[in-house]
Amino acid sequence: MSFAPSESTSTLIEAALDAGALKFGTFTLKSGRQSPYFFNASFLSSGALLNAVANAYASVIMEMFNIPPSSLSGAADPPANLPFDVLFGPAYKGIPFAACTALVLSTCHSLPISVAYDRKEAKTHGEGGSLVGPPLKGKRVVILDDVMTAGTAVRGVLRVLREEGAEVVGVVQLLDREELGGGVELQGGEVSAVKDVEKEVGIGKVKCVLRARDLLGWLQENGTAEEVRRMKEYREMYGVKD
Ligand code: OMP
Repeated sequence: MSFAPSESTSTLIEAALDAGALKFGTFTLKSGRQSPYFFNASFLSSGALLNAVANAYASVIMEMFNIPPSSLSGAADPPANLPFDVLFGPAYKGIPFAACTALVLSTCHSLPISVAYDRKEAKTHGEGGSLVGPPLKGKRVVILDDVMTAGTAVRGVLRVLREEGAEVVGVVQLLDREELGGGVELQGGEVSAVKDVEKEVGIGKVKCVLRARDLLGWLQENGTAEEVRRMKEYREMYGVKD
């Protein structure tokens, strides 16, 4: 099957390749899966790339909550009922993306959304704790992260936010690798990682900017036959079947 990516998707894939964020080869993932590609979002670090990525996240969020885009920055009033209050960027890679996306939502779409994030190691002095940003109790939160494979990282963040009394109303990933969820020893359960997380957050509330099929489509047009073969083989093993 062919998955020709749109022009804007191809542009983002090529920018990620140029920045060294997307690599084809052989990589061991956190889940132990052996992958023919790896996406290291921390290399999307230039101002221009952060701007492009933040705008892409913002578009996904606007669509997810059916918010009509305002054409002039700062010109329109915020919608009377904001669909959520806080963008949460999990440490570490989610942090700059959440901050930049909140900036875009504010300046381009007049959405006054706050940003929060966590520390991997709790601070024991000063204000202390492992969460940074506004108090999350009773807040509607969208998690914004880099890559989802088996969904383990996102499910961990969901737990933390719930313990804090927040209501998670959405998850936006830069790349959904379209793989099976945890399952036995993380070698792949029966259900897609997205569906696993949707069970907790709500149907249609787990979205992404890029999907593995976009990378495959790009490879089909621009990669080698061997890269396409390895990608397909990997998707046969760990990819979602639906
Ligand atoms: P899961 O927790 O299995 O969903 O894996 C997601 C995490 O794996 C990401 O937050 C990254 O830390 C890391 N990762 C990448 O950054 N890029 C990849 O292409 C693949 C992974 C991974 O290890 O699965």
